[in-house]
Amino acid sequence: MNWTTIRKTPELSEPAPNPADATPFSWEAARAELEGLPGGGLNIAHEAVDRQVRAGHGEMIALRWLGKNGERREFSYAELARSSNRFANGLNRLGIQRGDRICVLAGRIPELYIAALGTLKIGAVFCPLFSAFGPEPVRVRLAKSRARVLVTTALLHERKVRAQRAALPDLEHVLLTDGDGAEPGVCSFHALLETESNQFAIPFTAPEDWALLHFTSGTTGSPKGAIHVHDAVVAHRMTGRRVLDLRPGDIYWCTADPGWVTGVSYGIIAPLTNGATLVVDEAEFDASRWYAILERERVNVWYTAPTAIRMLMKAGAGLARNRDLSALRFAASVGEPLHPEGVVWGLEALGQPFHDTWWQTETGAIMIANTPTQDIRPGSMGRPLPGIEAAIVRRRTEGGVDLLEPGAEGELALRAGWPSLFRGYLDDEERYRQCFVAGWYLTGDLATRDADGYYWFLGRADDVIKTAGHLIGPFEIESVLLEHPAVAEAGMIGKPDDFAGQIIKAFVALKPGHAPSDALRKELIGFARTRLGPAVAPRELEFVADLPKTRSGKIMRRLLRARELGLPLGDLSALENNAPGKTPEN
Ligand code: 6R9
Repeated sequence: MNWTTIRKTPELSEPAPNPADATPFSWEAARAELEGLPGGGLNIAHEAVDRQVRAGHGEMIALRWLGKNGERREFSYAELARSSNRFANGLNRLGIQRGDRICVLAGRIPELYIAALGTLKIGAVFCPLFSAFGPEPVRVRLAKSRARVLVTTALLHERKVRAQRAALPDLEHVLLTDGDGAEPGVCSFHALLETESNQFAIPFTAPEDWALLHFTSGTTGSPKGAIHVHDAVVAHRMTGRRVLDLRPGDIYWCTADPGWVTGVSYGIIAPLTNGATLVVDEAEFDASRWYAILERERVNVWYTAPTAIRMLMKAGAGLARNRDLSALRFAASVGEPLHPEGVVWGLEALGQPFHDTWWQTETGAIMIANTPTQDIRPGSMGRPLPGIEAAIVRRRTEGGVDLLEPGAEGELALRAGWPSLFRGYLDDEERYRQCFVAGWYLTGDLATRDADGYYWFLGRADDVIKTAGHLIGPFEIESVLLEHPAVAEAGMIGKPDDFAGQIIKAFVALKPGHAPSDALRKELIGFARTRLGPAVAPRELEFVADLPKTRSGKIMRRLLRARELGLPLGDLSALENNAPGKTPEN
């Protein structure tokens, strides 16, 4: 089918197009829209909450929390400022210093938001951990971050942290949001807050001080901790305004979990710095529940992901038609390719097309987007934002890059230098350096640009897997499977899936003395689920006699994928053994 451009007629862009789009752009001008700390310096939490209170908007609702059992709690900007002040004072009392890492392992509960803002207020570094991670990914991230404090729930602590505490010497304090922690090094989050003052003056933090640590994955090695600084708030606020069309008083719902970058950049910072009311739903996806939230909360701006959109499409537009979604002004999507069908479906079912946006953990904020005032080309990620220079490049073997012409396929690159660009991978200078060539940040995504400057996603240049919007590194899963006594070798691929985009499929070669069987397949999947968590464990597992490897011993996941999908095997010259996956079963 030939998808035609969705034109932004005055009707579609009602009410009045975003005036911010009309002003000439510079990062200096965007920075000048921030208030800054009263005594000088820049702090994300000040811009997000304290500033709104100082401007007289303290009684506005900052956070509207919808509990999974039907509870409903609202926090005004003033209340969020006070609670985060108390947490900041509590951290000070525990002796936490600026630059120290504070991890939060929790679902979408109010304490997470309070902890994030309080952490930023004392100049410490907020590091969210996805609550569906199993004990192994949690341990790896706590250890790598050298977190001194962990905020979590009693259940998550019991299941994922308690038994590993001895292996985490830096972790001094575990604060339970719903328990009293009758053991050394574990205490109650609320008891800590209760004794503290509502007042806190944010000390000087410089724009380049570390603020956020987000773990992300590459093809090889353990997860990488991408570091972001307070200056990133310039990009969060600007993109919230220009891309998501956020205005003061808007009701805004970001469905991303704050365990991942979208749930922080656009689930906390962008909406609060723009004076919006943030809707947080604690429950997992449910089509009827989601439509009910859009309708009842009168959501104006909605940011979600292709996996959810596909599930809504499956549930049928009929579910939406009985709802009054007239408050919805803007809908956007991120995290995976958004198929043209999804864009157009939004228009039919919700009355608003989905606007695809593209960015990464490393870029910190949206870089390429279909903006409110720009025509949408369904299937395209949109155009680079003001202040962002993008290109399609080919890496030269001798170093440097060639910039390619429109229509050519290559790697998406961004000219380094915007405020939310990551400032490093924690303790891994070399990997950070490798991301940059001749002043360009190389994204690892393959794409093409058309003659009008719209970018079209083609795939990843490496082996990372996006499943249900979550970026997973194959190495982390392979390492866990290798711990099982029957496993000799393991290789993971992303296998296309109608809903999740990709699911994780494992290929496993067994040690001598072990034979493939259904029972063993189930055992291995169960083993991976227990350690990694259901969101990260492979959904399918196939036994193979041998895994294809390069001469240097690297698993050639590209070949596993090609064989699985019936694609041409391509260049086999690097193959060491001649075994692109002969299965012992067939
Ligand atoms: C924000 C986030 C980044 C990777 C990125 C790309 C994929 C993100 C996309 C998209 C196609 C889009 N991705 N947005 N692919 N179209 N609109 O998702 O960060 O978890 O670091 O993932 O996600 O492959 O490189 P992160």
